[in-house]
Amino acid sequence: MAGPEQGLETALVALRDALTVVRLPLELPGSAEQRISAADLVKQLDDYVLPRLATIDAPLLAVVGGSTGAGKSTLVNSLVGRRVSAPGVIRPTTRAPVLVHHAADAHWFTGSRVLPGLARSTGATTDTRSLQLVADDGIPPGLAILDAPDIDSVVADNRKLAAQLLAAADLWLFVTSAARYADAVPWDFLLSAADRSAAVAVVLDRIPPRAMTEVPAHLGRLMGDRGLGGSPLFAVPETDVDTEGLLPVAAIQPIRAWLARLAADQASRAAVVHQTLDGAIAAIVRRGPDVAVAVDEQRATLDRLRADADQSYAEAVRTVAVQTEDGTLLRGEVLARWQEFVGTGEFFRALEQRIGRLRDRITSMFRGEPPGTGDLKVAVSSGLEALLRNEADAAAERAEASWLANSAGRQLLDRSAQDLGRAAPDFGDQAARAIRDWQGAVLDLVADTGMAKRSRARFMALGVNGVGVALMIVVFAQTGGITGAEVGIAGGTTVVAQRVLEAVFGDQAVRRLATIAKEELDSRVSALMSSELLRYHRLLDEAAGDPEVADRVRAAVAAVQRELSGSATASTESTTSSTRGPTALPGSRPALEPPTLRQVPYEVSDDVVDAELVEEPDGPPPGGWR
Ligand SMILES: Nc1nc2c(ncn2[C@@H]2O[C@H](COP(=O)(O)OP(=O)(O)OP(=O)(O)O)[C@@H](O)[C@H]2O)c(=O)[nH]1
Ligand SMILES: [Mg+2]
Repeated sequence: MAGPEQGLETALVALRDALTVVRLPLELPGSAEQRISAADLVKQLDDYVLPRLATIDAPLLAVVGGSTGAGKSTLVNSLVGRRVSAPGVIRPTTRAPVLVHHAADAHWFTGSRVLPGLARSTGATTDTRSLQLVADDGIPPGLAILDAPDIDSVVADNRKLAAQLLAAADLWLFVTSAARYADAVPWDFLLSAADRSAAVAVVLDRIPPRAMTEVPAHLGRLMGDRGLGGSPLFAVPETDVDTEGLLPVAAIQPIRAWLARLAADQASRAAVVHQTLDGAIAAIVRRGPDVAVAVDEQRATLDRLRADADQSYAEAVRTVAVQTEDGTLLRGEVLARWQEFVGTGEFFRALEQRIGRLRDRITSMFRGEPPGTGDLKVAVSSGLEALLRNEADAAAERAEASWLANSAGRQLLDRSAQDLGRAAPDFGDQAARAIRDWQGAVLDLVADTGMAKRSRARFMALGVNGVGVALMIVVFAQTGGITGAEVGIAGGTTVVAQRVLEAVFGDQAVRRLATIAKEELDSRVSALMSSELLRYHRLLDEAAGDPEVADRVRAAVAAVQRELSGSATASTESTTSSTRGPTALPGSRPALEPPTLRQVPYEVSDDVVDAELVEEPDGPPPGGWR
């Protein structure tokens, strides 16, 4: 294969590869349908389009499909002239497909060229994953007939397999009966064939003599109304089967003759192949973008859920950032321990009154590590930890509530083994570690800065811990905001801490240290909340899949379309030499030239009188394939 066909094959392989990685894990409106569609398209490409494109000269594969008991196996046996597939009275009978071909064509089917998912077998089998190959010279070279399981019995495997087999057909030989020709399921199949312009011939079986005029005509009208006007319709009257279960030759002769003519002539075979192949490619091109849209919808939904969760945790980080600098933490335990730390209430009041003498008083108060530093650090830790837990729980609750508000969010939450509506079970440990680390960093910070200062003596007097906790207190009250009865006392608290630090470092340095200490705290809080948020992200990531896939599907579809329009130009330029006929344009291949259905007046005689098809003048003589 050269030129445009090769480009088309490459583009279709790319489309196939892109469709293979499509995942639609969320149940959104329409996603079940697109999930099936993506899988169908891959199958259709693997089972039919790609192998057919690669071996355009392979025999024409006619798949005999239809309802259980319609007489498919009987028809196949009768066409071949011997029993190759067991017919039966038990429904459904055929479980594994049987493919009959001329011995010379065996090599086309023994490999995995078509239906690569089915193992080849040479004997009768009931294994639905295998394809029984029968070589019989009762079939002309260039034609293969496949007896498929039914499309509508209670056996789900049969229905699935039949759909797969029909999708792999060059030609559908669709069997229905006079009693069942208006059933819904067969029509669904016929409509899908019409939708993808597959070559279809309908065999209307077991028509009672008195209905020979009316019923085929009615079915013909139904077909015409549903886009199958160009498809041949073969009317087979009710007859007795012989001891082998075969129909009389006369009853099936028109079908046999028509198939023989298709098989014998390379051009008409190619026309059928191209009608189905081009129809299949056109349908794939039509359906591919819908799959990409479904992928986009999943992505957009996941993005929205991600934004909701992110926002909730960003709010937690913001709240903690505010509450660790507006004085909120300087209450209860922290306040009480601070008061103990700087001295009695009395001393504290004295400080408030005479703030100017603070430095001397403080420095003379503390000798070495002041008592109560440890308690204060603990109080700061537990105050911070309580704040963090509150906000982590609140963030989890908000994120969960926003996810619960829509179905996709609920689906993801259902997949989580954890309760995501509250902080993670190990949050307490993580928070305690983060706080410990922060306190350590603050102490390192004051130690590094303090040792370099001239006022080293004061620093030594307070100790690293003393200066460190004072810095924490300053951080917690940077923006003020304390109200009510605590104002005086807490306000004083901060001032004391501030003065202590200024006495050691000077006021420029205090501002810088407080800023650094606050940044250290904020970044730890942010990391802590991120690891909480990660629980939500993990669920999203598990559902996300390949981010490029929708674009890859679209790009591949566009490439296929480009190839098709390229080959349209090519075949327009060389219409006369094309085997596809004078109007051989992709997407508008010539329909089969169907024999027109003609009713032969029915006469009761010992011979079967059937609806006969008008044959070309050089049509085959009755009774044989040629
Ligand atoms: N008298 C008569 N019997 C028929 C005719 N066609 C089929 N039968 C019988 O109807 C029954 C079902 O036929 P099968 O050929 O097994 O039907 P099928 O469509 O292959 O059915 P599944 O394999 O179940 O999908 C068998 O007993 C056949 O002998 C016919 O034209 N005339
Ligand atoms: Mg059967």
